[in-house]
Amino acid sequence: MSAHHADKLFQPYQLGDLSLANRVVMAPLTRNRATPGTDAPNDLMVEYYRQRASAGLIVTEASQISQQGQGYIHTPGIYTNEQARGWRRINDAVHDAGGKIFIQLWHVGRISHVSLQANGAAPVAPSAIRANSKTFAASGFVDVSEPRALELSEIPGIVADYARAAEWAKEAGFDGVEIHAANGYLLDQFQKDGSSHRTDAYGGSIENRCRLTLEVVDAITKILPPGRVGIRLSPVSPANDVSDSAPQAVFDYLVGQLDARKLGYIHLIEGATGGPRDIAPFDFAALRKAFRGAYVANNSYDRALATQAVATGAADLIAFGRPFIANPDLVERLRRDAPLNALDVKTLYGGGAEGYTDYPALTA
Ligand code: 8OZ
Repeated sequence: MSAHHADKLFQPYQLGDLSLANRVVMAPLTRNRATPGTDAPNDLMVEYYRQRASAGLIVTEASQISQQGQGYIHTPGIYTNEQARGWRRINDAVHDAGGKIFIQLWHVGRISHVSLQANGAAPVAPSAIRANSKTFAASGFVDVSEPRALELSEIPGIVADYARAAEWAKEAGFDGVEIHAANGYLLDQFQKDGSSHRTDAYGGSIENRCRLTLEVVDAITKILPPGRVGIRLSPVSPANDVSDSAPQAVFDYLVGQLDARKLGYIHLIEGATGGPRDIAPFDFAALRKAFRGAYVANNSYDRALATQAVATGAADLIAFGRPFIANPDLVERLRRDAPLNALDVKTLYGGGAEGYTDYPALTA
């Protein structure tokens, strides 16, 4: 690949009315370092995001919209004043460094544990089907708890929690929000027929299974301009024990609806989350073609694959996850084709500065 060919990845990109310095996105990454007790962002998190502000766009780690939406210990929230104040400090630091930042809004649904829920309640889901998955709680890695099916009457409250979180995000100074509708969490549980056996207006047909996601989109785009809203999808990922009998039809329909709503971007995990890109046949290019906003591609991209995807127009932006953990200056390293730091998997989830803010940048 010629140097000229690689250039486009490092050129500015106009995401609606937002000017990104380059086409490299920091993917959302769960790190479990929020302040115990409040789940508010803290000084250590300010430093971590500040170090990575040369990304064209940062998408924050998934952040719960309510206590009910939490599934892992020490993940940050975006539903209290104290949490919003913490995020404001991160946003100021990223903006001072010339970066742009969206917060990823998260409800885990059934991927939770009673110890993380108010009064030890059962987590909620479209249907009372326990996932074959684990989470980490105060006691370490544990099986997720048996969920209870949401009552039809509870669904407006969940949509309202997303809307309130978007209000907090606006108040905290984010450039936009990304709706987490991937990886087997609440919205993905509704979208896919392996985890939704509902027979009401939120289950059964593809339209019904996509209804909650689209109601969340509609509620959030009353608070933020649609161009400042993105969504993350993982049509064929088995992450957190979800599956669908006809994912192409589900996601063709959903992306058509998102296009009609003029969302800023769709963010696709191509293949199995953090795993093989070719786990199942799926036409991601069809989604790209059906959507007039930006297409953000993710999953095991390296420099060559990213360069090619942007140069050919297969994607507008490329989101890098694991490489951004270990390389705060990933954009500069890719630009120079410099070696990357190795990832320390022992310090991914929880802990302090080690394996978080101590990965070195290039020195010259
Ligand atoms: C790894 C560990 C915990 C959560 C996702 C938010 O997969 C996550 C997550 C990843 O989207």
